[in-house]
Amino acid sequence: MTIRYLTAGESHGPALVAIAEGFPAGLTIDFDEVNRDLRRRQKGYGRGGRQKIEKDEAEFLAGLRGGETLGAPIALVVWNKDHESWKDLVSPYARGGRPFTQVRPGHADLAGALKYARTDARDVLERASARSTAATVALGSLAKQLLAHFGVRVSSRLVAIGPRLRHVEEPPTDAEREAIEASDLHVDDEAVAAEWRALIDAEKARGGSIGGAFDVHATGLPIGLGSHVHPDRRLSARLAGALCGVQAIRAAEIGDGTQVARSGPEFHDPIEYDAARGFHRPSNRAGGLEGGMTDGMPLRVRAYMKPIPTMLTPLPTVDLATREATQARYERSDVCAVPAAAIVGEAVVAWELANAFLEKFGGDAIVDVEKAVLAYAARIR
Ligand code: EPS
Repeated sequence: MTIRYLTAGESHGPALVAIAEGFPAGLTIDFDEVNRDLRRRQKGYGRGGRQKIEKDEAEFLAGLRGGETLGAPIALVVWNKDHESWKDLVSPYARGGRPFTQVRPGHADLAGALKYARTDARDVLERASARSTAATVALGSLAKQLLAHFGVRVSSRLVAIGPRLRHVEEPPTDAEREAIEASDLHVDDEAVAAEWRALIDAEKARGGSIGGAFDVHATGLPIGLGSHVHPDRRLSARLAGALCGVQAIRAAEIGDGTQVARSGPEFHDPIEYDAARGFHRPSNRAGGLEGGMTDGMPLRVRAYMKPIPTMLTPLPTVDLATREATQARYERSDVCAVPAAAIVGEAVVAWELANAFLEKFGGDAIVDVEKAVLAYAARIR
């Protein structure tokens, strides 16, 4: 691995922290852009009350000087404003509150408490919470900025709330991106957004929650990121792993991955060449990945998010302390967080792409990477 990261932080603890290591020296970081991505993650129809409390911003502590990377580990912190109300309950220095024992089906509560010998599932759920994805998004924003320096753009769009999927193959155009960013459901079609809002409202009214799916696209990728030579080098596997590593993501799909039970001539993308575009395809069912490598077409990956397991109408469960049947405990939560998950999806995809990019072209300084990129482009033409 050429870049790596660690995050730490509990949902209601003092802060989320992240360290990123391996970025080449000499990349200018736009701090406002990082904070814009953090704000994008906080949006979305169906969010609960927490996002009215938080105003996520990344405070950089190390690894940059005057906005430029130094090649040293980058450290950042995102403070939890809500910690003020929780500081006697969740902190390295204090633990309080009624133990959380009515473990929620669908959550990490039960397995985590048993595995880590915890009698209070709060010791698990605070870290399992999707709050930590604020740190993920800040890191992903750094990766996106590295990719953007080389003409790679990463974007996302929701394709489902509820079971009905929209199929849109092309990455969003600039106009569509604008509409997506303006939408509270991260989609470029207001009629579709209205339908989805109604589904979320209905779930809210009955004390439920609802899942969905989103696509992540990347354009401007060179041919040959990732590798066919070993399973753990396949970019397809690394992207699927990264997406399924995000809280509540239950499936990842590469291109038309769930529609492969067809005949070959209908499925594969023919290869064409001309001097202006180089090698390219008239179709992109592969979603920009073949043999575990980018094929030069836009990347298209999809992630499926389950409904949030914290619900006003609770499911039957067993109390961790008494082993007696009870109802799952409810705490403030979101009814739907798929729009936020799409921004997290962009972040983890960008991170894997940046990693693969630096594996192929990496150097200690951005100028070395630039030279390697140009030399490769000239060789494969
Ligand atoms: C979450 C529960 C809610 C969400 C949270 C994820 O938090 P709270 O219990 O404080 O209301 O708001 O997501 C975030 C805080 C966030 O920033 O995304 C959970 O249980 O996973």
